[in-house]
Amino acid sequence: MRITFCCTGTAPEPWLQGLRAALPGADVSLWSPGAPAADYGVVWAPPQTFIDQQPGLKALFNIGAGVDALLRLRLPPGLAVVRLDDAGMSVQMAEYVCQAVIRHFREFDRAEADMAAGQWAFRKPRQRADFPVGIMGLGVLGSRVAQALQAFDFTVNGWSRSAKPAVGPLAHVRTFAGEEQLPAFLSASRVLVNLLPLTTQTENILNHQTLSQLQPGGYVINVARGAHVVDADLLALLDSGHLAGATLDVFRTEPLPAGHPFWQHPKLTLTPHTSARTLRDESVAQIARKIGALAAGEPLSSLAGVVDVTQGY
Ligand code: NDP
Ligand code: OXD
Repeated sequence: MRITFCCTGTAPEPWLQGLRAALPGADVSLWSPGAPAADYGVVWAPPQTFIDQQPGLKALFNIGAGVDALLRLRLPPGLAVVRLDDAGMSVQMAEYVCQAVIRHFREFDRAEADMAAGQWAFRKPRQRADFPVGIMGLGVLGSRVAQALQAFDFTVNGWSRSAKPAVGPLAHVRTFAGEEQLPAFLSASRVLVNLLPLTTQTENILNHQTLSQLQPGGYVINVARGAHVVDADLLALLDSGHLAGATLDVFRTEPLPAGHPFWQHPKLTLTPHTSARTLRDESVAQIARKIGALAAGEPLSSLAGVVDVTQGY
């Protein structure tokens, strides 16, 4: 079995070593143009040449949860695409979103600014019930975030494409589904967490029309993809005061270009696409286990994280 590795922006050697150790019978190598055809690809944002020169692939394993960069390429019809399924990301995402929600709700940013200015000042505690959190995307990451926020007694609303039963982490989440229920979801929420995949349906979904429907003093946490947000609309709503602020981890262009108005905006908290990092050891173990299962003849449908290429996630 031959495995080829082609991950833009990723140091390959530790991954190659990890995959070789986990799949001792496999021939694992770094892809370069003209490399021999492989059975499985382990990829992140590969070039189109990679796809064009690998006609024998049985499956592509994406070393991230989002497959938007991969699905922008021309893929052979029927090629199986498998994304990371949690692999240690959901707990990181829960940490990140909870800290952003709590920092905003408890006004820790203001307390830090006061202390930096030498002022020992108290603010009136805010009511938790005034900060219902709406999570867009109730998949692997969104469900875990919902569970974590509920542990802090926040009211949680959730929105997804298909209706969700009230079980497990969503047992106490008020769920909404589909475009027709989006307005009701937005108007029930003051803090908005975006955990949608980037697809043709979700691109630009955080725009003037949708964000205006959040409760006054709304707060946006975007941890999915920058292209979900219409930057100018977000800025306009921050400046009008309808939105109190936003925490942004992802941007339309990454790194965020110098001079972009987000850099200096006083109502924004920015991080460099770091809310849930790909963890190498967990990811290698998950991918190796799945390659082993496919090689042993198990059906693709038995694996978690198989992408529906027609839906885009
Ligand atoms: P999942 O595929 O598990 O979940 C996606 C969710 O979005 C599902 O609930 C799905 O609905 C919902 N959804 C998809 N399309 C629509 C739509 N048109 N309308 C309403 N709901 C929709 O993905 P993950 O939770 O694993 O990851 C989510 C995203 O997080 C990734 O695609 C990636 O972009 C981003 N991410 C960001 C990271 C970072 O560091 N910033 C790290 C990892 C991921 P349904 O349940 O009905 O299918
Ligand atoms: C991912 C990401 O999709 O890192 O996994 O954004």
